[in-house]
Amino acid sequence: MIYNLLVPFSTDVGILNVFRYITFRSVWALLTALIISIIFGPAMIRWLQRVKCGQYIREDGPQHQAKQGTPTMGGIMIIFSVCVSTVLWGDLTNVYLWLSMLVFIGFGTIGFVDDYLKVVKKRNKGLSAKAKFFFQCVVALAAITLLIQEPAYSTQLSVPFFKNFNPDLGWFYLPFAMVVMVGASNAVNLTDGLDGLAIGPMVVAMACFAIFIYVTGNAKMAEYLAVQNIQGIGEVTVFCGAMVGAGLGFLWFNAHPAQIFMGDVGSLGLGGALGFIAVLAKQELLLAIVGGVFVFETLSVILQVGYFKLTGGKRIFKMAPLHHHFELKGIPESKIIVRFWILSILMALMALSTLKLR
Ligand code: 57M
Repeated sequence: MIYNLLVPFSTDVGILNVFRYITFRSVWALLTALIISIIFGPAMIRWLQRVKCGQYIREDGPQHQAKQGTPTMGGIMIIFSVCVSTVLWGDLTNVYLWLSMLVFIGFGTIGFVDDYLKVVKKRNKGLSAKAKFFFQCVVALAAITLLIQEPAYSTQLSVPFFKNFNPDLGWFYLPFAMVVMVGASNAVNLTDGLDGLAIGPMVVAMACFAIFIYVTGNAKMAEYLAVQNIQGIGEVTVFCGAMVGAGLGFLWFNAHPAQIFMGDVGSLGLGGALGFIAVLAKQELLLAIVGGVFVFETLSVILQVGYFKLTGGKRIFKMAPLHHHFELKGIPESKIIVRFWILSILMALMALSTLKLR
């Protein structure tokens, strides 16, 4: 908004030129979202306590009973601060920016309904897995359909490590991108089982994709690094900046011992948005490295459930997802969390290095 209001006057008032720069606005989007989260966080926690949005803790897993009643649905705060900050600092004529926010809100709404049924209405199960999957597919399908209408956007695939191999998937790109988005959404949801475990790697992944998005939107850099160039996509760096800021602001309160959980409204929303950003950046396959922690967690569940069914009740891990396995081995929660963060930073750096490994 600031961009749209002030930049027209920049020819007369030179200093306003600074608002043209995506990098400048992205940094301020980060700071704005961070400040909003930190200022409103305590009020949000009190409000969630007042309306009795406390987490019910299952008794069949690692001992989390001390967390009983921790306010959940903190994802509302993340969505709010990201959207306010993006609207403030973004170019509001940019279609990719609006699509990113709509995907975030769309996936977040599915999680919100699930949380509402579980936490407020005290329905044990919330939304059924089938219903959740159906609505996730609907939001992803709508977003990708709109996206591929954009003349600047391409349905070509970038393959990590291969500079000149960009197969055009055509209409097959639609189901492919849906799998990326729905998969990312569910993977983040599975990971969100320890304090700060999902939001830490999410901040790292968003920071990494901010770089990819910026490069993809910048013709010169894209040519130099031999990545696809999509005009206008660079503006989404502002959204990624806001995500990093809101994520750090949420971590302020979600750090162990957590005062708030994000709920499905947060985990499904963040995951869906992460998948969409990977699609926008034309780094769909690289998401598996950038979001490596989410991938490992999901693989642990697939392996565990598969092995359990094949062998009629045997397990590979003490419990899936992977973080439960380490908890049951007696590793303290804070150590598991920080080690997962370290892993996520390593994976993001590896992913960034592929920009040169082509
Ligand atoms: C939701 N939710 C947390 C919180 C958070 C297929 C199966 C592997 C699915 C999996 C599952 O249900 N995963 C998705 C995980 C829950 O957190 C809430 O949910 C939101 C995210 N959706 O924001 O609102 C609990 O996680 C803990 N937590 C924290 N700090 C945080 O910042 O400590 C969350 C956020 C919270 C809190 O304790 O209550 C969850 O884990 O329920 N299912 C499982 O993970 C179950 N695994 C399992 O059944 N494994 C079997 C299967 C695969 C064969 C096996 O390995 O034998 C375990 N989950 C739990 N207890 N809680 C079973 C035991």
